[in-house]
Formats: sequence, C-alpha cells, structure tokens
Amino acid sequence: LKVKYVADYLAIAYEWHEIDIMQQESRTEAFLALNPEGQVPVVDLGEGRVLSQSNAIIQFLAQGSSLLPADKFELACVNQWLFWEQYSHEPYIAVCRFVMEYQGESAAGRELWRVEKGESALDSMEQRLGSQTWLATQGMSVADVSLMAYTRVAHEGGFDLSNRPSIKRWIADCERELNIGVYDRYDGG
Ligand SMILES: N[C@@H](CCC(=O)N[C@@H](CS)C(=O)NCC(=O)O)C(=O)O
Repeated sequence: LKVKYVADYLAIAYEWHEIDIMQQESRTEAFLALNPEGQVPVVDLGEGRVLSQSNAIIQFLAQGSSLLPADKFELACVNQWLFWEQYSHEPYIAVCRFVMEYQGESAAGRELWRVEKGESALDSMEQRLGSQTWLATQGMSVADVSLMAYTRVAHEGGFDLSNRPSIKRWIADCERELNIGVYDRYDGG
C-alpha cells in the first residue's frame, strides 16, 4: 500500500497486479524471477529494471518530489525513519497484524516479545509526533507514508492507539494529505 499511496499521490501511472501470498502466488517461477525473495511489493520498471523492498521503491518513486527532500541532511533524516521502520516497527506491528488477520490468532496468541517491541515503537512515534507535525522533515515525506501504512491498521494487530493522540492526529493528517478516507481500505481495484 505504501507504493500505491506514493504512486497515487504523485500521479504516477502503473498497472497493479494482485499477488495472493496466502495462495503461494509469490512462489511461482514467474514471480521468483522478479524477486527471488518471494515477497511483495515488487515494481517492474521495464528494460530489466526491477525493484523490491517497499522503502527502496517509494524512495525511488519520490525522487524530485515534495516527498523526498533534496537537502542532504533532511534526506538522511528521512532515511533514519525508513530504516527504523524496517527494523523497529514493521517486524512487530505488521507481523502481529499478520498473525491475527491472516492466521486467525487472537490478540493473546501474539508473541509477547513482538507485542512489547511494537508497543515500544508506538511509544517512540507518539513522543516524536508530540513535538513534530511530520516524522522526519518540515513537510510530509516518504518516511510518513512508510510508517503510516501499518500504523493506521495497528489495531488489527491488537495495538491500541486510543491513548496515543499524537499518532492519531498524524494519521489523520497523512490521510487528508494523501486523500485516503479514514475507513478507506484497498479493495484490490
Ligand atoms: N522488508 C520488505 C518486507 C516485504 C514483506 O514482508 N512482504 C510480505 C507481505 S507484506 C510477503 O510478501 N510475504 C510473503 C513471504 O515472505 O513469503 C518490504 O518492506 O518490502
């Protein structure tokens, strides 16, 4: 969805191919030829240029736009949050959501250590967003889009945002800026 949000925001045309990982569609010969890791998202840019890793893709798409600063230090600040997302947020928030939404586990069935790390990640974001409108820079950047994607569905992984007003304010800001409805979910179309 991060990729879709960025492409739509920047009015970049694309053809969307839905891959059902639960049906092993990311394990076909054709898919593995695109990404040997067998993971979505993957972007095929043509002429043999294929990119995987969501944050690499959105950073590529956002070059030259308001979502990616030209200033070297500001760019590094964006990268700081993109790396943080992959190491300190996604493995906990997204994985807890996966086990609940896709594997049918209850909140109590989540691994405790992941829950603790996820809560800690949300606490870090709440603190940051209590003093900053956007995570990395003065305006919305790909760091916000990246972190917003799973944070806005964190409740589906058993995380409670109700006591985190700054995160809720920031999600609403991102949704408004990206023109994503509060209850708008990707429907495969
Ligand atoms: N670090 C990667 C993670 C990608 C990832 O975990 N993709 C999941 C779906 S969200 C997937 O394709 N899982 C299938 C599998 O690993 O077999 C990114 O941000 O793009």
